[in-house]
Amino acid sequence: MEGKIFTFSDRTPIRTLIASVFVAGVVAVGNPAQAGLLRTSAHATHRAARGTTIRVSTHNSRYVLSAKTAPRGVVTFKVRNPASQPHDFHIRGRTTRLLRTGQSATLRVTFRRKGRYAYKDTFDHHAQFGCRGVFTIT
Ligand SMILES: [Cu+2]
Repeated sequence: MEGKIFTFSDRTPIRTLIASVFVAGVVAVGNPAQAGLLRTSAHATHRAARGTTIRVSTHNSRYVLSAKTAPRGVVTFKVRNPASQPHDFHIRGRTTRLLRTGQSATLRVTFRRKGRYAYKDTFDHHAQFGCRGVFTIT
């Protein structure tokens, strides 16, 4: 039977063979690609559910953030004040308590929309002197 596939007198088995190889190829290539997409979206969902942690340190005329962007979802700002003056951290209507030298606080904020969100220090005139910036949600 196998020998008959390779004869030119009857081409139907060859076409059938080519067609079945083609289908097998599509299936073989298609499945890992689909599995890859599923894995990627599962990771994205998991990451969004867990959220992002951003470390913030306050200084007398600026903030230092571990990152200035995060995906939509919960962002946990871990704010620490190693500076000599007191500072707080305000973003999207939420503010930490005033942090004295060496103190820290955690601010957990849910961002449902992409965009640019201003953050600042509400203490005294600190924002005017540089304790401010923009955080981007992607
Ligand atoms: Cu400040």
